Amino acid sequence: MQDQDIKSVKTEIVGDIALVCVDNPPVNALSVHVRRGIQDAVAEINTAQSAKVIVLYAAGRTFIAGADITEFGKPPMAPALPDLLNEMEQSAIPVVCVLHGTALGGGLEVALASHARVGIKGLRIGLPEVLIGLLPGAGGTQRVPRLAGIPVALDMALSGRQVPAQEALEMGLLDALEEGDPRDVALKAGQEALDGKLVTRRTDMIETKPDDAALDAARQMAARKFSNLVSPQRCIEAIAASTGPIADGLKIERKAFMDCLDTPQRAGLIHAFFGERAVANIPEKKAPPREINAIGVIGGGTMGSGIATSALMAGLPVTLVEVKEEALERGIATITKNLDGGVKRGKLSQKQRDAMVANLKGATDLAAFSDVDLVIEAVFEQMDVKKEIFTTLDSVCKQGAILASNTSYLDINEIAAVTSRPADVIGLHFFSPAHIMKLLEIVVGDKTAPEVVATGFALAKRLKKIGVRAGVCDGFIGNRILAHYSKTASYLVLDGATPQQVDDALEAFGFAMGPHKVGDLAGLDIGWMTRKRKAADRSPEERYAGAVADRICENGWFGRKAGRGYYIYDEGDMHPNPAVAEIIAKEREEAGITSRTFTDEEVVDRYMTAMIVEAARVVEDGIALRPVDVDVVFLSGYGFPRFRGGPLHYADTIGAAELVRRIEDYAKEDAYYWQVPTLLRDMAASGKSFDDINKGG
Ligand code: 3H9
Repeated sequence: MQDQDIKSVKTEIVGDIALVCVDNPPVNALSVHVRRGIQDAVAEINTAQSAKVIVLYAAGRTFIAGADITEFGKPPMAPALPDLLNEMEQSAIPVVCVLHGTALGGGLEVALASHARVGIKGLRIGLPEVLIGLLPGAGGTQRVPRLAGIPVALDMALSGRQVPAQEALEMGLLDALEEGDPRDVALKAGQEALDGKLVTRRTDMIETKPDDAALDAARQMAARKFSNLVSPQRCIEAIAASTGPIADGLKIERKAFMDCLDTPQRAGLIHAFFGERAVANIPEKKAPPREINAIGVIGGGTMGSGIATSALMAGLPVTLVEVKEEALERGIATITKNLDGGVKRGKLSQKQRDAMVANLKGATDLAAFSDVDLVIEAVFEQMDVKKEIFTTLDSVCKQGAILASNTSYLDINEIAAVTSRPADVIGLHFFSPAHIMKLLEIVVGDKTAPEVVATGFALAKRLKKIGVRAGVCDGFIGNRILAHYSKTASYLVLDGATPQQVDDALEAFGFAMGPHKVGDLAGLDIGWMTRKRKAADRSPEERYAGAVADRICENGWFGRKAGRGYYIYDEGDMHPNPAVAEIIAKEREEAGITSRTFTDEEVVDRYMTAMIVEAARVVEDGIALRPVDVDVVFLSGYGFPRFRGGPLHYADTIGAAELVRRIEDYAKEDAYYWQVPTLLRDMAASGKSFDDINKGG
């Protein structure tokens, strides 16, 4: 069917009221046929004079959620939304909008260009464009300041936050708030407009009150907080222009919007938006998830407490088991502290926090799990300990209960094999702090049942996390890739860069923190333990990357918790640890390395190429279902800059052929570490991109 044949806007005349209903599931996005439908409806009603007021509302679960994001990056199709809204604003017959669910981006802009706005309780409005690398591009930067002032426009457009209906009413962005079905409210609003009880007026006729102080503060905030992003600054520029004639302001807004549309940032952020939804598309998606009404957590350390907190926050009753009473008390105290933190940050009310604490039980015996539907084991990473626990769980848990391990690298198949129910065993790999981090790797063993996988995904959703399906291997998706590319940072340091240079270059690229700072934060002892664990498996051909970090750890400098690691932490101040420079110099001397200089660009290129190499192998091995799954893991669990879309989206901006050339070039120095993955070589030969693979190519 052609776009113009789709009928997604219907008009119904009821007395003097024309009801115009947008019906474009799932979220009533402003696809071209919706824009044409609204344009035609308003024009026809004006020509035929078939009503005295037009009321625009939407069918389904929400009002218009914005422009159709899938159209961005494709050739434009008329009418452009700004033109449509200018026409609508000039309609001689007044237009009233009735909003329910969410009115976001272009959806809110439709409402702003109409002549009155009525919200239905539960509504949330927002301008989330900046979150996808854009700015409100259909009058939002001009009409919000006219109706609610510059500070409100800056707050909404720069944060992208969803404003609740009552607040929107107080801000002046809504004229009334009602309860009821959208069509009923639309009829009532139409009648009130006819009776003069609901005042209709043109937004473009209102003048914006200047506020230079608010604009300056926003500019400074954006320079600090969004230094890597283009659209926030452009958004402020457009809002600043709202004090002049609206036609001029709209021109400035349009230019800024079109410029942002053209940036790789916009493409990266939209890839992230759709990627977070695409990862739910798993082979097991039709399997019915099991019901989860109560969960058990083993281990009251940071991880177990975080997982328990997350489950409690989702309204699930939790039983926490620790071996000793003392450790149990510590675990419960950590959970309570986490929940108190939620109250302090305004995420939870005191009443909610109290209900959650009441939902938590503690025990020192695994028999306490006899009634739970899911157990998550979060004890330390030792296979024999895990096997013992799973053997006991198998005997105490009821039939149908799911037995999950939070292991970050151990073999789920080996753990499952000690139970009589390997189909019920799964990996649920949370990221620390588990009540805050969004990612949940759902690790599927050879025998895991489809409905157990589906339950893992349903749980992720309930915990407000993003579930990504991973296969079994050492480290699954994220930690396997991390283990590979983190060596590059060490090689760069051994060969001549400083830890600070590596950190600074990668932070400038967009990472929240460079790898040495991350190591200090996580605790350098963790990597040290892993290196010792893997020492026996290391190939003699492999260049050892851990020498500097080992020496640092031998001094007991485990990072932040010890007050020093790569950096020294001194009452909020942080500076490079001078002793590390000495360690590096000594290691270089012993290894006979002549130090050389690397530009920041070389640092980023090597680091990113190593990440892409292992990411490609993870896709090739089927550990990740698609390249986008790797992207989402890194965006939601590893602080990868969202505006770059993830490592494999970024790889597409370089191209497979160039990546192969780079790897072959680096291989001249270290042919063991730098090997071209078969998938990447094939892609270079065929001209295929990771995005083609995402699309099934
Ligand atoms: C804009 O408006 C620019 C203008 O200023 C200027 C223009 C000139 N387009 O999230 P869900 C899909 S920029 C196309 O799972 P929820 C989504 O992919 C836009 N598709 O549901 C998913 O598809 P699938 C500003 C969209 O209930 C399905 O709908 N607006 C769009 O958890 C369900 O989505 C935004 O940025 C879209 N705009 O949340 C709002 N939105 O089922 C973006 C969603 O195939 N949207 N889809 O995976 C949202 O924030 C959430 O979707 C929403 C619903 C809160 C609305």
